[in-house]
Amino acid sequence: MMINISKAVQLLKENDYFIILSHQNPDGDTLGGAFALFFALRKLGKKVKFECENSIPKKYEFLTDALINDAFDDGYVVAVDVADEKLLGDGLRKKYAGKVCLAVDHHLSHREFSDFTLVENKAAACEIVLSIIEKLGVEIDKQIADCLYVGIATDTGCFRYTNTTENTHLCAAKLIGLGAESGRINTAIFETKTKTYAALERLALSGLEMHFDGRCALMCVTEKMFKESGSDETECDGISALPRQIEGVLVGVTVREKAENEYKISVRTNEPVDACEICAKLGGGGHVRASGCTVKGTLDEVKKIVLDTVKESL
Ligand SMILES: [Mn+2]
Repeated sequence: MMINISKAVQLLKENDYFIILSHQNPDGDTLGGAFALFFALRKLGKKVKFECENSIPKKYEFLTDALINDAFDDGYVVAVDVADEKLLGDGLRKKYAGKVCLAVDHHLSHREFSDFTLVENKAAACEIVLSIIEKLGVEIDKQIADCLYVGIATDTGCFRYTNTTENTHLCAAKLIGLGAESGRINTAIFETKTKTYAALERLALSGLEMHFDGRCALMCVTEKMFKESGSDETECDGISALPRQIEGVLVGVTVREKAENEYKISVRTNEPVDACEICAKLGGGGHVRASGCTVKGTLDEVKKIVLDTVKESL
């Protein structure tokens, strides 16, 4: 059932044990939102656990100092920034399929999988979580402010993407006023690359392909590149931003090898192309400028399927 913020706040107030879930291959928004909610609920004296399919990327570890799970079994399960049950990842899905009580999300392509669903069209899930925490009556301290700022900065590409609104900046301003260290956070997230990630980026960019008169740029990240660079999935959530940066490109595609004959596709678009429309045709979804899906086949087959779909939108 779709609900509004007041109802979500009521549900959070009514329960005492919480299990908060992020999506697989977590980014700053799903982690920042989940952690902020975790710390806010704990401030209300509730017992809280956090779970994610994958380990937390190094660049977000500075948010986890106080993230120590309470010990209990069953709780009220809340998913943050999870657009689809399958995005929980195979392990968490096995554990929590059909048991998620509340989903807080900002993807308009959200496929309902929880008892109660709160979806708002905001740049980041953290904008919604901020409203929730305010309505819960929890005082936002530096720790919570840092978490929420991380989410908002991540999902807007540090306030550069077109999803950035007046509300996004107002939320960020408020969080900075409450102690969020914006400069330090932005340096850590946007201005720092590990050596292994820098090597991966070089390898991937060297194979960049241009299609459809330069309107589409496609880049592959293969298992071989991961091995050669020493990088891995946990540090390359920013890589899919690269193909769209090239002048004249309307659709930037990143094809990332997940398993044998299975590829994760990230689509980033410039106006007027709808990334969500492209990915929805391939069984995925997301936002108008940034979406994703998974396609099976050999690398050549996958590239052809994706490019044929992109072509329809150009
Ligand atoms: Mn998000």
